Amino acid sequence: MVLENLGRALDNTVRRLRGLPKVDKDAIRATIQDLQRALLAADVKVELVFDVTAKIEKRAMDEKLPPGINRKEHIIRCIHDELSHLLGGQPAPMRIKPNRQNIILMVGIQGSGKTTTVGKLANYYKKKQFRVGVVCSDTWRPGAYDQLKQLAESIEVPIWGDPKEKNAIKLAIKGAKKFVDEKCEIIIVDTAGRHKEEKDLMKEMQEIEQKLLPDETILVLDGSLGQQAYNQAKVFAETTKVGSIIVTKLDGSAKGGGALSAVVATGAPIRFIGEGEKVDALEAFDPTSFVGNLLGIPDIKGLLEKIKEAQIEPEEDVAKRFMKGNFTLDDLYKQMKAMRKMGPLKSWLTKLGGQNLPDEMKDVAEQQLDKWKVVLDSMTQYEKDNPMIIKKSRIARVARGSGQSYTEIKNLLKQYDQMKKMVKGMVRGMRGGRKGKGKGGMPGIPGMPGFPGMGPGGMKLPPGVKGLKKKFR
Ligand SMILES: Nc1nc2c(ncn2[C@@H]2O[C@H](COP(=O)(O)OP(=O)(O)O)[C@@H](O)[C@H]2O)c(=O)[nH]1
Ligand SMILES: [Mg+2]
Repeated sequence: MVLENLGRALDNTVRRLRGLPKVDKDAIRATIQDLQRALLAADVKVELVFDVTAKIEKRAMDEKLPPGINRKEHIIRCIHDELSHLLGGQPAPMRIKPNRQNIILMVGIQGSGKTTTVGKLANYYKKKQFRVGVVCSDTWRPGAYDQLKQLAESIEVPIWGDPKEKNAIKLAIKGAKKFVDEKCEIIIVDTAGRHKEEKDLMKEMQEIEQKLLPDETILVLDGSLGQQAYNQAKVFAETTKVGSIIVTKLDGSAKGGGALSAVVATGAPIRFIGEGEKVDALEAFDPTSFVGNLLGIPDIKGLLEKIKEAQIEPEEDVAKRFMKGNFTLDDLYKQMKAMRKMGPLKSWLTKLGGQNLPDEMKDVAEQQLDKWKVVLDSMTQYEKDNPMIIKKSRIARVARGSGQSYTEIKNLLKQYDQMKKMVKGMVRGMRGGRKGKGKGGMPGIPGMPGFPGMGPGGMKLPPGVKGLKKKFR
């Protein structure tokens, strides 16, 4: 397991917290101390430990609980947030572009796990259906070529090298060129990373980089270095154009937490982690799920989602405008999105009285919600607030800006118009037909305004809505 000790300690912290009869100041304090011990034992730098735990403590004590979320869940969320942030927050985006040639240069000192990681990366991309080739430019280690050859053959990836050639730069360029000619999409160049002096190694890396012009330089760092990884990451980042980092040996190391947080502190993104010697022991690094696993909550995304939803507060103004049928394009988009979250939009539209809408229009609403977003982004605020002014030339402009056809924009506007009429009609019908019969609203639809007269369970259409059918045809 990756970061086994840290994972066990964090898992215990969370368990202890969950088992407490009540969460008071002392309980929070004890949780914070648990966390500090766990992080220090994983070699995370003292200052970082105190900084991160102080933030967790403050949030745990001070922040208001979102509705439906208990104090324990809130604290776990704070721990997760801050630890993920410590490890970089968002996952680093993939830089590999399909349908073109990507040259990756692997750098790092000898023994950090470069050659092993070349094999792992080649395997990873091959499984994603890329054409991959690997190049050996290690002129130092006896048997370097054979090591990579064995690895490459085991995953059936072509390798190029020349054990007799002693010029690493020549090797790198020749190999990359060969695979470019063979139309490989991903070409991974392994290097030696060995010199008597760090200065010489850096000079060689710089020279290879300048001549090879890789699309990405990846630094491979040994996770068992702990917080010492900071210095290595920094030296490489200063001399080469390190685009991302792979931290290896996180399976066996007690200091991996220190290495990961130290690397993040240099500002370089961690894209993968190595967690074993085998060719498939490589994992794309996503701080959210990584920390979730460490905390013993593999489904952390579920908890975060629940909290996020609880925090969405209904926008009263929107609801009021919607009720009057005076909604803007933005309002409609938001409402439809909120409805879609609860299930297929089509069935909601039907329940909301939309059985009077032609089926194809409901389908359109369902499918085109994402299109709405793009189209709305191409409109000015004034246009969104006053859609009736969007006529020919504006439609043409919005169509160009959003990459949609003129007709599509027109259809979307028509749909908005029809929705507006429908809601107005419904409200008018309800006012006339069921005056004063409760203002229950629609239960369970976040962001959806309550329609007076429709009490809980009262999904029936009020009189007055019938007969609208004709208008929409
Ligand atoms: N446990 C473990 N060992 C690894 C990992 N990555 C590499 N190694 C081992 O580290 C040693 C050095 O690896 P190598 O790829 O030759 O490093 P290089 O000198 O940078 O090319 C080898 O014994 C590898 O099996 C890893 O993620 N976990
Ligand atoms: Mg090597």
